[in-house]
Amino acid sequence: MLPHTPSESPPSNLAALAEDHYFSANPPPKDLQKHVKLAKDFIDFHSKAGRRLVLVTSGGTTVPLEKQTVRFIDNFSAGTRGATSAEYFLEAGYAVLFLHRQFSLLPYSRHYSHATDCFLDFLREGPDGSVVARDEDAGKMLNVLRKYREARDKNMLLVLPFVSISDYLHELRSIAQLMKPLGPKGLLYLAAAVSDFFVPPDRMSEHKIQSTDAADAFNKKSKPSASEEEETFDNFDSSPSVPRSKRLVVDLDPVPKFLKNLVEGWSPEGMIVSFKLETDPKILVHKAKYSLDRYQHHLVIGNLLSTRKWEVVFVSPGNPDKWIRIPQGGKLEDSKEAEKDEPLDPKSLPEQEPELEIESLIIPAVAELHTKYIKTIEGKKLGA
Ligand code: 9Z3
Repeated sequence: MLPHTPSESPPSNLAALAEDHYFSANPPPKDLQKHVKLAKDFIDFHSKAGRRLVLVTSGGTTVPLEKQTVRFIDNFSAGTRGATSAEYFLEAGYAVLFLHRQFSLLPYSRHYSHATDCFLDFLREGPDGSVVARDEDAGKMLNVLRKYREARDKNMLLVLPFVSISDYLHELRSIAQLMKPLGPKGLLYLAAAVSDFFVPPDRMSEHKIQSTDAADAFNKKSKPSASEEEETFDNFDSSPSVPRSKRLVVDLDPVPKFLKNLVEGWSPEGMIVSFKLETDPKILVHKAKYSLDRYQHHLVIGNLLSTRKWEVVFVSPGNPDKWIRIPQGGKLEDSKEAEKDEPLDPKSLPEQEPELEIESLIIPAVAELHTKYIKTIEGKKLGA
């Protein structure tokens, strides 16, 4: 691999301006300082031990429509990719900082929070009124419990939540900056599904957006104070053809692209892996390459919504594109399909989910690229 090496230059002026503007206009999450303290202690602990540490981001970010949020737009992601990847990173010896959407899947507990079964389905009443695992589940549960306990007891796993896109970006920036002491041993594995559009705070309603004019009569009766008048929510369409009270037109701005700032400023030495999610197979590899070219980071893992549990494609500088696929009971391995250089036809895949988790193939491949990256960076330092 010929990795993009850390750049000495600060992010371009425009990117720095966009960063300043975004982070001053969008308030940080209320627990940011508490999270920063936890993250700093965790990172310093592993940095001193000379251990590799990965920041895994997971789950979807929300876009609030109101400051006191009742409605929001969400991004697709259950958190399976992130939570599963975190387990395989732990198995590979990495310390894992797991930045995830609140209430999305978590490493280890994900095995017991399916859409159809809840954790209570795995339990039964034992002798003397105790609670025990059902016999058929006990073996696997003990195995999962031991791994979870080990990760926790050895301080190998730190779990921090986010909800909105601005929470996520504030957390990501702070944590990435804290990772500097790790040098190339820091890995950022960005699997969270990040909103591309948002409502800027100056156009966001303070209160719940009303769907009828019932509150108008009340508001007219009580003359609003100057500050209330300022807060009155106004949509961008000044002469709607359908009465405004009956429809909601949402006008979203693009979220500034901060990957460049991450690569050049927040985490200049860490290896950065991003995911590219598409639904159209024709554009996946092109979009992954475009992202790599634009942000100059180290690896883009492309995946399609419909086949993401069966195949992904690694796009990295100086390497041929590499498809990683789940073998389908020998059939795929034997056929030419396994070697195909383009996305599989989703119709050719079995309906049920694969037994093997594709993250068990993705993480060793990422760790191998990370090893090469560390050697390149450390070699350069020695040579300098
Ligand atoms: C992914 O592509 C993830 O693999 C999935 C995982 C969200 C598909 P699940 O959690 O799904 O297992 O249900 N994540 C990245 C999505 C994303 O927002 N990428 C941005 C983009 O595509 C780049 S940072 O533009």
